[in-house]
Amino acid sequence: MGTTQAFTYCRICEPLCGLEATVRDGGLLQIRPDRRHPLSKGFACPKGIAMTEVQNDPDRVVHPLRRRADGSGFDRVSWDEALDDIAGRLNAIRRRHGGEAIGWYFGNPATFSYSHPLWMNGFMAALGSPHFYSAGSQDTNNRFAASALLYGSPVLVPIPDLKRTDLLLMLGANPHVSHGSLITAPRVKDDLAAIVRRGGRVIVGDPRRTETARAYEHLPVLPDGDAWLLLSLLNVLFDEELEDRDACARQATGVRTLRRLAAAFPPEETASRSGVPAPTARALARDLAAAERAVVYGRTGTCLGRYGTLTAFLIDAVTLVTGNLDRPGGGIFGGSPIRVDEILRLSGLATYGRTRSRVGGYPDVLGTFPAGVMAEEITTPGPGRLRALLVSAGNPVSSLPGSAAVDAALDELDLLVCIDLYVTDTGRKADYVLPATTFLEREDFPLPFLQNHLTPYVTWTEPVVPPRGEARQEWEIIDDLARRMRLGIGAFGPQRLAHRLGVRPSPRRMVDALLRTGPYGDWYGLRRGGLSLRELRERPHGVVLADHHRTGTLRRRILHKDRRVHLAPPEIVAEVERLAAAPAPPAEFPLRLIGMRELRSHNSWMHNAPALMRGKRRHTARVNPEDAAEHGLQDGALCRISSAHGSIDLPVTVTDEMTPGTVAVPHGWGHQGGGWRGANAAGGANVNLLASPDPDDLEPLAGMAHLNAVPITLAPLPPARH
Ligand SMILES: Nc1nc2c(c(=O)[nH]1)N[C@H]1C(S)=C(S)[C@@H](COP(=O)(O)OP(=O)(O)OC[C@H]3O[C@@H](n4cnc5c(=O)[nH]c(N)nc54)[C@H](O)[C@@H]3O)O[C@H]1N2
Ligand SMILES: Nc1nc2c(c(=O)[nH]1)N[C@H]1C(S)=C(S)[C@@H](COP(=O)(O)OP(=O)(O)OC[C@H]3O[C@@H](n4cnc5c(=O)[nH]c(N)nc54)[C@H](O)[C@@H]3O)O[C@H]1N2
Ligand code: SF4
Ligand SMILES: [Mo]
Repeated sequence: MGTTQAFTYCRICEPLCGLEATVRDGGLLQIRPDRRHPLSKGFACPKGIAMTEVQNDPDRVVHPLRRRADGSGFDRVSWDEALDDIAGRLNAIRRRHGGEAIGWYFGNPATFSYSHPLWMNGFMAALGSPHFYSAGSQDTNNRFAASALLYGSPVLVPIPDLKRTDLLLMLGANPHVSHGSLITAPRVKDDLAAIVRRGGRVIVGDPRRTETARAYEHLPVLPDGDAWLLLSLLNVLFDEELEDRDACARQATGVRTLRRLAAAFPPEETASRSGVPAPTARALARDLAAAERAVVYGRTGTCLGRYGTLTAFLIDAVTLVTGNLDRPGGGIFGGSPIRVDEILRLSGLATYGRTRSRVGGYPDVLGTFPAGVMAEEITTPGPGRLRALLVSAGNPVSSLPGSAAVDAALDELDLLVCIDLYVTDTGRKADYVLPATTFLEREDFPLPFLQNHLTPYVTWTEPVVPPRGEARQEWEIIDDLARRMRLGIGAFGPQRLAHRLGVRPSPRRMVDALLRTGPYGDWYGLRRGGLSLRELRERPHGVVLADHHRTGTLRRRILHKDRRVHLAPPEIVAEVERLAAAPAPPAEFPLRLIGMRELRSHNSWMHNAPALMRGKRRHTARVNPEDAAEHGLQDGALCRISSAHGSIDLPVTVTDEMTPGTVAVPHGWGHQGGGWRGANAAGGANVNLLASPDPDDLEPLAGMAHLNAVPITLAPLPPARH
């Protein structure tokens, strides 16, 4: 067979960098950045390169596994044995308790596949089960909830127009490490640098002087301080009559109420909560108003506190009130070759608050409930109890708040099935672990990211290597399982139609049809040079569709009947009142825990790749020198971190990059018991043992997990104990 080169794109994180794979005899030899990719232009990070080691990992699960009755490990079984037994057990549960006793949790990598979510949604709709959970409530559901309130559509999310802005206020994001999120811009570092090069400014609001903050202007914000800061900015904008009256009148309703709410938050009053001195906040508001083109952007640091939906809402409110929404250089709404927001709406998937969770009564976001209620949904008796759970591309034991409760609840299930690359911290509890293909082993299309591309772009990839062992794509597993259960999958129009016609619909065929009939489509030959799958297959580096997104499209896409942005919905008014009444944090936990990401980790799942673990990497807690001294801690010393919910032991890194009073710990470490030997040996601790397992502690509007600004305290530990 010899050696061949194949082009594809990375599906670990959102830039979707172009990759070039070297393949020999059906096996992957090497991954390099694709120099001819028009957007990433030869950039790929260490994780993308290290995907070779995940692909070829001897610890990878490549055959279906069944847990031994005595729990002592797993045995290899055939797909037929596994799927027949799972289908039989699921059907028995359905017969006794109904489809609503069966749930699904999907993790972050699921959204990087176009086919996996489509089939999973179909499966869950066919079951009629509300027990649908995802990583979203630990990530970005607040952003969707805010958009539902602002625009009437959860999937209309503005992206910061980095290529044309003069002033970027970035809150709770660290793109120098994360490479950008809710924006797809593979050279985001260059895009940020270019803002300053053309005379603009980048201001990074973060409790930690991060890699990004160091490169630009750092604004030390206190954990959970963003809503206070944003309200103070609105206060100054209205109070000093700096608002863009024309934009407010043209685009919005509720301006007067918002102005009244903000009146109670002058910067002098908010400084102690936001950490931003009043003169700084006043100057910032004036600069935002004066800039020709400005935008506010927020990411996970603004999502995982106690006021995530309010904060995301206020971010867009400031952008709008300064006249920068739906304008070049401001917050813009991406177009795409497939009308993603339209399709989601038509297929009934773009929901917010259509139903409420049995435990906690939280509104659904895009058909999912907060994963923070999942453990109690398993343990709470009564109708609608969750009894069987499928987990795909997720590691909830590591990623959810209150890990100990999640871990314990999984033992109560009648059936747990994990579809993954590894036996993870979650998978070790499963009755079955089913082997999924890696992204290198599947065809793909960047469906959920099309509207987030900073530069309008589209691509298609074929698999670059055949599946290892017996690994299968998720949609194939779901299709097969549904067939054995005699369940017609059909949330999605075309799927249903194809099923009725008796043909097996493939995701590939569906995408081809959507592309061809979309705004750039070839309309089956009616439009020359238009897009089709065939056309994309001939262009392996993808297609740039335009230099910039069109602006001025918002009015057409808003789903509120009045076609206006709603700046004062009652939910938000209530949240502002809740914020104003926020109690002081408990004195026995004087410090605030925040998260952080590392260049050579990806959530919980890349610690088994040797290339990423070189240099004796350790999991540590970053502590400011003042706090370290006060708690009797020295650099490198072991300390116990305690919250009201648990404690973990970690070595301390003393660094003045932390704002006094805040401690940063990355998530996704402290592996145990799964099949990934290197990850287990890497040590560290599961930081989510410190977060609250209580469903009542979730953020009310989107059920966001409270993973940042967790009240903690530190105490030294004698090294001899470990
Ligand atoms: N404290 C704290 N906790 C956090 C966060 C934080 O900032 N702080 N961040 C949160 C965020 S933003 C996220 S997104 C979540 C992530 O939460 P999860 O998605 O639950 O966890 P991951 O660690 O991403 O686990 C992904 C799993 O998918 C598997 N996998 C990888 N590729 C594939 C594939 O193609 N198919 C299949 N079937 N499996 C695959 C991996 O082996 C791994 O087991 O964590 C959240 N948790
Ligand atoms: N290398 C690497 N890249 C990744 C990932 C990874 O694990 N590793 N994960 C991917 C995933 S799933 C996601 S969702 C994205 C996330 O992308 P980002 O959100 O850009 O990534 P983070 O590094 O978590 O940045 C969050 C920042 O918020 C700060 N912060 C914490 N609390 C607060 C607060 O209350 N207010 C403010 N203003 N800031 C606060 C933290 O100090 C941190 O610097 O990254 C993706 N990219
Ligand atoms: S930044 Fe790294 S992990 Fe993310 S898409 Fe690019 S190469 Fe992949
Ligand atoms: Mo995420």
